[in-house]
Amino acid sequence: MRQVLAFILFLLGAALAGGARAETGYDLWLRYQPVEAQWRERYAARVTHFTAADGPTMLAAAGELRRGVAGMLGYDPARREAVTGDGAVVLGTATSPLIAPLGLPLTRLGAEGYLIRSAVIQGKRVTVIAGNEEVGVLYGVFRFLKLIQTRQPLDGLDISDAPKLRVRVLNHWDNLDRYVERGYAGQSIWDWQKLPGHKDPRYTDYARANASIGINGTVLTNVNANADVLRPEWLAKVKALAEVFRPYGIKVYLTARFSAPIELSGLKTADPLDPQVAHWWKAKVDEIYRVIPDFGGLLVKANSEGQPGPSDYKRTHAEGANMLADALAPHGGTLMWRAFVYAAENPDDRHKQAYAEFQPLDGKFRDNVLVQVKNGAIDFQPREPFHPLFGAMPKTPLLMEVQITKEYLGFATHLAYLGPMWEEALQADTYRPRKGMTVAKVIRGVAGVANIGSDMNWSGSQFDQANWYAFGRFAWDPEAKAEPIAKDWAAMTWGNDPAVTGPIVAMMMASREAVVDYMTPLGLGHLMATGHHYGPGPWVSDLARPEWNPVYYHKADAGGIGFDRTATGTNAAAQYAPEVAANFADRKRVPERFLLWFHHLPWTYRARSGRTLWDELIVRYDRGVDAVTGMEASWKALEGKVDPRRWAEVRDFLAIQRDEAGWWRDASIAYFQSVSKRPLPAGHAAPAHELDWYKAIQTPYAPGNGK
Ligand code: BDP
Repeated sequence: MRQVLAFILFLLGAALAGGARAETGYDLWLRYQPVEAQWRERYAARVTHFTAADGPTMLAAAGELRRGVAGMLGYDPARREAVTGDGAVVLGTATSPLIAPLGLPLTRLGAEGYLIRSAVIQGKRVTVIAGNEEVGVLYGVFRFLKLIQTRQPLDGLDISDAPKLRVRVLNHWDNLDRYVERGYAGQSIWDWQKLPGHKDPRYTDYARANASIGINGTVLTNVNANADVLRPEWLAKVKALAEVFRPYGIKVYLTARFSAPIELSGLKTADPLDPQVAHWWKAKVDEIYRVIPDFGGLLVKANSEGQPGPSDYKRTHAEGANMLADALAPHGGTLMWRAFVYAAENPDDRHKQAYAEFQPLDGKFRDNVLVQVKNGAIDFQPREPFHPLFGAMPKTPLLMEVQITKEYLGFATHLAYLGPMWEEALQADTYRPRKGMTVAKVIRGVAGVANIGSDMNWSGSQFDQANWYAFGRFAWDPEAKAEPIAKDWAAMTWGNDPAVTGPIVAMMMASREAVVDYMTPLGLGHLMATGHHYGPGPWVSDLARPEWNPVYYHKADAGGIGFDRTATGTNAAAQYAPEVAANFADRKRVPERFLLWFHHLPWTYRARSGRTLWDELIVRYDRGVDAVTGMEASWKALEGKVDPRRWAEVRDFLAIQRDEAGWWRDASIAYFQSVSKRPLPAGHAAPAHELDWYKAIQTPYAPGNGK
């Protein structure tokens, strides 16, 4: 009775607190809101107390368990030395005294896996959360809490899970002055100026969030790197962050500017084959490891978009990477080397350049080098076919790099759940060396360009949190599916009411396709305005490098539209395995979503709908705009069903998205019509303004521009 009373008081308190403290989104998917009364007793009976050893990661795991239970069930589950009754949660590793005798099948779970099992210890009914290493226990605790968050039973549990990929890292494109390149969520969360003296508690919450989805590394700095971060006073700041992240199983990495020996120590050269240069890096890496013994390693963007690199000295990417890899190897460090290269001097199709440069280097990299390849060959477009390097470098471990921040998908305000995009890339069949070898099967890890910043809601919008969440889930299991991930996220972030999660998941699942439709339908790409990439710019043709201009990508003229990447064009399709190439190069077989990516076709070409290509394009633009209007209506219907502050923020953002989708649609149609000279199909409205009106729009202060 007393327990029931306490719970009623707890609910009352929670309701009052909820009213007074509107939710901001800061709590992410770890909100730990009180469960409904019918669940509470059932759960409480399974979490009466817990046992755990000391140790930083165990304390983090135990701390999370207490936090979750306090929030959701309303009490603090006491830590005890022993199992003193039913309902104990036993946290520990394979060698823990309470767990070892159970003989659990832990070995196959590796260093980071976990097992959650209902068991009987000393005659008491308990739940065991075990891993080979403490970090597995931490991951297991998050999974256990998720069972409560998503209202699953805690009886008869037998769950085991382990990450399929070893490297699961975020890439922060954060500058030392806290400016975030392509960041739409405020400043960098790394408050360098106050480090190492002050460690913002937010760093711990960042680590908790990442650990909850299994992210195990973070590259703190921009790939367009600043060598200063390698100076001793900066390494002291990095060390402070590493200390916060360590208990959560997260290693820190830094980006290395290839010319650092020149910039920091006045060396005459950064030639990777110069012994002095190699010595400099070895000493620098040794210094880093003295400060941060479990430092993860370095990430390098070399000879790409003006960054220095080995080609400056006529050396290959392998020679550059190996020199750094050799410095890291004695410490167990990893060198991540990006394959995102294309050169101003090279007139060939940009789509082909990374493959042309890297594929011949297969087998030439040291064992501790990971080559980091973007999901597509151009650049994080709303839709791209998978990168032809996947499967083409069997002797080189590859990471897939995706962009969580939405540089090309509407910044923070457009609701675009990227899960379906990543699933599409990961499930693409490389046919290398044989059918069934999907991208998911050939990669060793995943890197995600973070969308995290100093905004209260972390990601710039409530729904962009879902992309951070989904990134972690796909990194853990690249065979995962976007929809169940969306369901989990929606339940944890917005509550378990199916009347809420149903419409939210439906919105999410259709959202990325909507962006494709109103920005770059039918395989178009890279049509964004110059520099900041905010808004449409399909007419842009005056930039210094041909492949920076949208006209390079759509090639629209009076006769037709699209980029011929077949044998009659650049033949980029031939970089894929023959089966894939044959498919892409055949206009009848290519998936229509990639039609104009690989083919230049007349405006009168018949789309699969039977419409002309021109009409089909217009239909797609309108379909995209209509989808956003539909999302707005779905969201309006949720008023009062979710907390008001977050609801209002999403409502406002959807209105912005509706306007901007219309802008994209109108500007694109106005431009392409000026080229095609064709009438709009019946029932489709003319753009609101003349083409020149759209061309005149300037947004020089749009956020996140590279600098
Ligand atoms: C592009 C971004 C640019 C990055 C570059 C990269 O526009 O800011 O520096 O990618 O990945 O998408 O290096």
